[in-house]
Amino acid sequence: RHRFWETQPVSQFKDLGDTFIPEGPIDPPTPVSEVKKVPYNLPALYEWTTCDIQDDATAAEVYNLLSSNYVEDDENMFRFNYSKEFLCWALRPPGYFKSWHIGVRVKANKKLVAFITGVPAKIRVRTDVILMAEVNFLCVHKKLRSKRLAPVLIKEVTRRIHLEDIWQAAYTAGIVLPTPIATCQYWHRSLNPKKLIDVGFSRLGPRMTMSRTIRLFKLPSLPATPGFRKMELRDIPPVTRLLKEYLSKFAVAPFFDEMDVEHWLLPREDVVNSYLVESPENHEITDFCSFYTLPSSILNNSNHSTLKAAYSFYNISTKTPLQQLMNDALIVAKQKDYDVFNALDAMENESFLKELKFGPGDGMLHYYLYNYRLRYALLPSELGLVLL
Ligand code: YNC
Ligand code: MG
Repeated sequence: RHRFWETQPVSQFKDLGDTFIPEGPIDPPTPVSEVKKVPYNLPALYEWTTCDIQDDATAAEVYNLLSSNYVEDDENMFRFNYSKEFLCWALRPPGYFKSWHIGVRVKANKKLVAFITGVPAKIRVRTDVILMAEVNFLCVHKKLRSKRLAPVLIKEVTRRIHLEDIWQAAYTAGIVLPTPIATCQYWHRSLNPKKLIDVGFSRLGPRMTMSRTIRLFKLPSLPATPGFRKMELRDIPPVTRLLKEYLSKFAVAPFFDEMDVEHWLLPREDVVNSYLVESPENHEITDFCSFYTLPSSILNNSNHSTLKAAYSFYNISTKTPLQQLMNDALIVAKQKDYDVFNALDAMENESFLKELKFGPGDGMLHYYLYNYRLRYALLPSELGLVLL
């Protein structure tokens, strides 16, 4: 059934629950000197390219490929529209490798027609902290689909990851492959219900009018928690301490140091937003919340072309109840004119989704590890990892 995935070191469906197979790496590492030194073969009309995402012209090519050919919802009404600034952020964390930003061009006219990326990340699986690659932005131009190009892209990124002596990877996909370590569901909180209904993102509930719906989703104009403010550079040490302590509760989670926190969580306009609660009494940082900006193009609507969506990232409550903290996050997102706030049911999110009027979406997000086996799938609440 999976001609490609059956050949890869990933846990296979038949092994789920087999107590005789140990948890951990599937294949042992080989010496880097034994890793294939030349790229995999592409069909004759195409060539490999390494994409320098800092170069404006290259960033524009990647942006254009993804904005026309990347992930759509099941009904093909919306397509992710990652911004150039977002891509630059997502692809250049501490220690990133330019060689892992891989494109495929048409030899004849140099048009970019496929893409895949990896970035390094320390991820803890139970007690094992492993330097992995996070693989993302796999995309093949619509006109080149179903030609088995994706397996070549995946093998090539794997080869370049192995060249850096890294042997595990983490990735997410909307489709089921062998074998998810967890399956999460997206939940959506309307901030601009009128627009969401107009563009077909949501529907008017039974026995609901537009004005009742608008009232239902109305939010206060200012956050309620005393000491709630935007994260700043000086907050990196206490935020790193909070995150370290908090993420240690989950079976799979990133292992962040201060450099990672600076990169992934320091606010960047229209890319990532982070807020925290500083105690008005003793100035201690007690709570933290963050969300990233990922608009979607609205396909086939004459009134609106983009949906401005916020995606819940990492949230930590030690003093402010999580529900109140996330309500403040909704308030600032509304202030910043987002149309919808999305969250997975991962981490402790289930404790606020229903109460804060999130509704379940139809999309599932499956989490995977490459060359690492877990005996059983995790519950969403055991997962402490958010990929972009
Ligand atoms: C996918 N999303 O099952 P089998 S998520 C992984 N992730 O193989 P072809 C995928 N594998 O089943 P097409 C996949 N989608 O026969 C398909 N596959 O074993 C598998 N869509 O290849 C599929 N982006 O080239 C099958 O298919 C084989 O032309 C078929 O291309 C697929 O970024 C794709 O959804 C997704 O652009 C490129 O449909 C194309 O359809 C497309 O004939 C829209 O491929 C955009 C889209 C995917 C977003 C993402 C994470 C990717 C993870 C890749 C796996 C990484 C493994 C770890 C490597 C490093 C290891 C180390 C160390
Ligand atoms: Mg193909």
